[in-house]
Amino acid sequence: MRATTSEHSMDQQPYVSTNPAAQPVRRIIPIASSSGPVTTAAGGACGTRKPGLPDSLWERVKDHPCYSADAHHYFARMHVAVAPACNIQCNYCNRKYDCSNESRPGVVSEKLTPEFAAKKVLAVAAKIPQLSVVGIAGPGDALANAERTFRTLELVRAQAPDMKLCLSTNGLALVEHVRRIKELNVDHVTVTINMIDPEIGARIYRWIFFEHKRWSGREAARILSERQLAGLEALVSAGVLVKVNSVMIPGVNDEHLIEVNAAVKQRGAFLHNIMPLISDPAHGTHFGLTGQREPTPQELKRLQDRCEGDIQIMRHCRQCRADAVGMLGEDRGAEFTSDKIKTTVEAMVEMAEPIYNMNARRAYRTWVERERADEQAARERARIAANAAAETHLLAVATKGGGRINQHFGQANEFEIYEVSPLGVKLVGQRRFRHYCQGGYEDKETIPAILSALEGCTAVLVAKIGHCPREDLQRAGIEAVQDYAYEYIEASALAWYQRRLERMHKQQACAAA
Ligand code: CLF
Ligand code: SF4
Repeated sequence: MRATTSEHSMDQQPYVSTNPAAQPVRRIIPIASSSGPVTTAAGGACGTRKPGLPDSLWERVKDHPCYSADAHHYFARMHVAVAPACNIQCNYCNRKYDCSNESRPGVVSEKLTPEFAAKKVLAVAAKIPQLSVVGIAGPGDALANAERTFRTLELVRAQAPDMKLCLSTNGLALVEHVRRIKELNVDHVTVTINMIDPEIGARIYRWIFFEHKRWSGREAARILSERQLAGLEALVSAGVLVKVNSVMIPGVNDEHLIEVNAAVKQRGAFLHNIMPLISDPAHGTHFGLTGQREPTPQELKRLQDRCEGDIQIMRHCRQCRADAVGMLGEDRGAEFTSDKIKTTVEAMVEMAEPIYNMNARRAYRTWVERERADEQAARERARIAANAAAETHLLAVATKGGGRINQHFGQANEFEIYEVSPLGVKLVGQRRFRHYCQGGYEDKETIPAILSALEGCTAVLVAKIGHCPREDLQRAGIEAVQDYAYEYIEASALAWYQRRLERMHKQQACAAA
């Protein structure tokens, strides 16, 4: 067993950060067998992704650190805190609480105007080329502050055209804003749905404010749930990718989240993120003050496992702050306070530096694609080598010598037999027979003897083969291969071996999808 790294050195990486924690990590992929014969594997530019995810969806999520677990290794997000108000009160939230060591939703240090938020995006992008997503996630509800939210998104869209736009909402005011969301090309929306049963909802929400009136209890939860599900359906119909967040509250909605999962799955949600309740009494939330316990990591995992199925379950959420900046799990907000942003932007203008440096951003993405391809290839090699442990095949080769596959099937009167396995490829014998073409004509009577000579072989590698003998071989379960005509025998045997395993794994992946 040995480890391997990518071929690209860190020197080639275009990104230079002052924060070592933000450096994309060069991951080491274990190779199951160092002596494995499998040479290159098709990494492709698509990078790693969940099997069965169509290309069109992969293109939409591959740079979004929350929607793709793979992307969170490479890309960063930032939240701009332009939405202070909220139209509901959840029992796990206290938006008045503000602490710079805090790391949970609904807590924020500096509230921004849309104009300043757009400036902040430019300043952050200048320092963090991994930044791919700008999200609005509070400190209140993005759509309870619709004008500020949409103005911010418009400004960001105009100044940073390649940035993904994202927002998160409790869903109460969602239906009426779907058209605007679509117009602004906001491709990712999160709706927090903790229940579909108003009895349970009444234990999670203290009140909602709807149609100029405050509602509470079961009725509040019913209105909220109906509007959340209608909003989810409307977004999905509009082609927006929807993630549903659910807070797991032991004894309140934990079992019920199975039903929530089924309901959002049925309505076309792309991703379900089940997060643990945070109920530290020091935060002053209703749940915190009344002793509602948090789930254990084991309980959370068990629930996530039960919900995993047709819908992807997000397992890398970091429960970000409403002003989080950086890769998931790190918070570089302190580097981008208002004063520092002003200084950065002014300095760049003075030095005539491009504030939004498209070239640096493109260079970073190119590096990521290479890195993903390398990783994919390494992973593929490891997978093939690991899965191939039990696979040993005999190959018959039609050759006139020179180490090449250079004889027609009909002209051969012997095959060299090679054994190909995870340990390599080796010549294990010859088998003789009377050749198939006699005096320029096919001799069908030779076929039984040839099939007998090929017994135990999975395939025969030839320079050329006719239609009839190919069919005879096929009926006997032997693959006739002329794709490697005039190529070196051993390299061809390995290439055939790898292709066969890839085909097999694809079939397994399709069957599992
Ligand atoms: Fe922000 Fe949310 Fe967009 Fe991501 S966060 S608005 S989808 S860009 Fe991500 Fe943070 Fe978890 Fe949210 S890790 S809390 S899921
Ligand atoms: Fe807090 Fe968000 Fe709930 Fe509003 S919707 S009360 S901001 S957690």
